Amino acid sequence: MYNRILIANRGEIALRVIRACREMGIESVAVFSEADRGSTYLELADEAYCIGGARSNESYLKIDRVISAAEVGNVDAIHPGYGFLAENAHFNEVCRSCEIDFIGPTPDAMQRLGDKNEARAMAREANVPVVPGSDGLIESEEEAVKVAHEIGFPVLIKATAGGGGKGMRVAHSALELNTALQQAQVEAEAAFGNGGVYLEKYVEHPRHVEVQVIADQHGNVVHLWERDCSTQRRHQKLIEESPAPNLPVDIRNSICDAAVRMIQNANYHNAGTVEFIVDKDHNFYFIEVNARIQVEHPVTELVTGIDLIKEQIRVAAGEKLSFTQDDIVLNGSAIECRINAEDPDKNFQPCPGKIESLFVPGGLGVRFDSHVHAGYTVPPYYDSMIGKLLVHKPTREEAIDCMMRCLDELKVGGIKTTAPFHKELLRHTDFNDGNIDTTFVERTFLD
Ligand code: MV4
Repeated sequence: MYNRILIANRGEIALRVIRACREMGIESVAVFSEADRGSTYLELADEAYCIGGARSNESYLKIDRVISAAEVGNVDAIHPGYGFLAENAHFNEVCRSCEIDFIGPTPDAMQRLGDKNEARAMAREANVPVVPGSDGLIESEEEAVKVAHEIGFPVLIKATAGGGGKGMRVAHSALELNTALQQAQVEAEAAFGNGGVYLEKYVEHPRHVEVQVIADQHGNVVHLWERDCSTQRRHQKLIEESPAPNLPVDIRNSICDAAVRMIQNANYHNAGTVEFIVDKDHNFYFIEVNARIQVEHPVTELVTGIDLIKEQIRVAAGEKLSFTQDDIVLNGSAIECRINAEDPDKNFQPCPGKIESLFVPGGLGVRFDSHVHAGYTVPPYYDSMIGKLLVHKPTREEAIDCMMRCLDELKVGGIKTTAPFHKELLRHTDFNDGNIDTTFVERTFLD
């Protein structure tokens, strides 16, 4: 097992990994930017090094600075968290060439899964359903029109280097398709330095269901059931939950089995997520693999009782998974609300600033993963999430009631947060009925 791990991240996920390390008897090395200097969570690490300026491209995204801190800190491994360098295959490779373990998949698996067209081909090969669409990248307008006529409009043009909703365009007719295709290619080239695009049938009102998986380096792959992340706004997730409401048990088993096949075929070793969209008839389609630990991983921890960060560290260090598929029982219902420093009344505009006072809810089955405290100033440079409020109860109904109670108890003085908006969502009939798809928020709360 490792002696020392550097966490190449900040905020709640840095703290989450520091805590796992402490419990495992592993020393932790934190890094921070000028904007995070003096943050209390850094004191919980064994060491902390400044790696540069406030803006992420001057610190958390600077590979040479992160590697220097890892060398000075004499660590065995780097945990990338989520965001920043977590899915950067070049960084992954640099770590390994410096003989520092990257806590994640191999650079090759990461690189292949990061190419969405390639990932789609890998899914097909593993007999995992993909959305009807082009066989590979679109090489010409004629090809695009031909595929679109085969699958039927509307179609969705996706950038192969995109993901998470970046670089997507809908076309409803051949006329729209020609302009949309050119625009998509130019945009993708500018945004990602890769103009490759592919075509899929546009699935209307899909649900977003993702399967948590973990794979060790000895050929063992298991899933830890699914999360429903349909409650999102402009590709920003607001609420995640497990199990997915109203998902028939046979469909659910098929999706989870498909996720395992995908991961086996990708030769992937790490915690990870296989993302699907599910249509109103419960057809499910592979979308992409997230080759990292995700923000919402605690939802799965609550319903399975498995510490995903510890397990992720163990498999990176070469240990075998400490459980088999049959050991993973989904217990009750868990919900997470992302608490962001944003003003829901002003189009979710970020509201950085000083937290003057803070009261955190508690009670049986309540968890708040956060690095903030009274007197902490939320810097304007990074994403606006200040914490994740989670509840775990025997049923979804009880979880919703408990979350409402917790959102009432939560008091963040000095800045606006998304907590009041979460109460609106949880009060809504459609949410309570599990009538949620990826259009729920924008359809219900027009802005
Ligand atoms: C789609 C889709 C409809 N049809 N693909 C958006 C993020 C990226 N992971 C995939 N996304 C979508 N792909 C087809 N063929 C609708 C979405 C989509 C979406 C998916 C998951 C979660 C939220 C979403 C919000 C809008 C659109």
